Amino acid sequence: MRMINTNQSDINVTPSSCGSYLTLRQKDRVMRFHAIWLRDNAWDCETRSAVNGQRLITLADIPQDTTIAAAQCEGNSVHVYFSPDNKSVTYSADWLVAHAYDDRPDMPFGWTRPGIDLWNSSLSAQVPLADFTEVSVSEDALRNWLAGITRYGFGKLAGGPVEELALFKVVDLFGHVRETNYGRHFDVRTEVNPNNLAYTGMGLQAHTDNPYRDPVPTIQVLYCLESSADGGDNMVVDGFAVARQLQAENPEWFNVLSSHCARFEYSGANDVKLQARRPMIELAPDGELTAIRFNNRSAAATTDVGFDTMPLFYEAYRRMGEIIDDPAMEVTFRLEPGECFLVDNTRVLHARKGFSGNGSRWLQGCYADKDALQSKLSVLTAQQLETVA
Ligand code: NM2
Ligand code: OGA
Ligand code: ZN
Repeated sequence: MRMINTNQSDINVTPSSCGSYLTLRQKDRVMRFHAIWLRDNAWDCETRSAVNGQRLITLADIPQDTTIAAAQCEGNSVHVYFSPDNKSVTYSADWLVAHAYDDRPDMPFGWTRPGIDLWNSSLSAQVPLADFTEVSVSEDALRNWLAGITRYGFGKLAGGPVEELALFKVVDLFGHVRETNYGRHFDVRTEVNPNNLAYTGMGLQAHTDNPYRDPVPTIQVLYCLESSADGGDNMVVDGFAVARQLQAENPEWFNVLSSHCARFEYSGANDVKLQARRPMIELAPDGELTAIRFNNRSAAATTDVGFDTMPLFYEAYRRMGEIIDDPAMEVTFRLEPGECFLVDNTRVLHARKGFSGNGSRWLQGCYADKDALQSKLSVLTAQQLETVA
């Protein structure tokens, strides 16, 4: 059975002769969808809960020989009739177009997802910066700030209270604290017997935090309570931009660091021995750049690179560090009491200059997770689109 398109829109659909896929045409764009994919992605109330949208069935509930018997457009709706179970499902044409998979370009190794902008020191003039009170009371301000953090991998907040644990109010804006052996929060200031070099006045080379943890915390907040010491300025570096530059200079450097695991370890306190085996440059199976891990203080002995490849690994590791240390890559700022910054710890490295002498420096830090931040941004964006529509 074939049906005739009765739609008024610029869309038309045709099942293939064997019924194994549907061709949807919109102007010059041709998008094919397999019968099994369409059936699996049905949104009718037998397939998905009307209450929470979760799928009620498993793939085993869908016949393996599912085919499309007929299909028809009606306005923005696409009706599809499936064999052998005589099921009819209606899709939104917009949803199908938004989820088309037919014309995916092959992505180069090290691609980054749309909406991410790589940066260097020239970003200084447009650092994602918001006011604590504004993001606390205005969803527009919060959405813009979170969108900036998603685009650049970090953001600053000014005008917050100069009071202990105010950093939790920052995390409350989008998610939840991730507690670790360092506590729900930690005080970053000079200590007498520090269990971590962060608790000294030493300068810290740009790094990602806790690469020895798996999974790594994906957000870090550092909130300033005191900042009268000499020195102690902060820097941030876009690790994705570093990886991209390394790749441009020599693809073999990029490949050796992304195709071998490094090792990281922390055992600075008697009751902890954290270890992780992960690459410094992490890619998804399709080559997407997904994470950077870089921390000179916590790098353990590399044992997952063969003898013949080790010199290349060290050459690449050294060059990566040089690019990270290049002032042309860094955005520098000094936190004042009541100011904080937040980094995507899978992408942006942070550093501090050494500090000493007169005055004091006290930051409070904590970890949180990026999936919650992304979720909050998606919800706020959807709400805004609804208001505009
Ligand atoms: N502190 C500040 O990843 C690191 O070891 C950096 C982390 C101790 C929670 C310091
Ligand atoms: C840290 C850290 C930076 C600072 O605590 O992880 O990098 O500014 N601190 O003290
Ligand atoms: Zn750190």
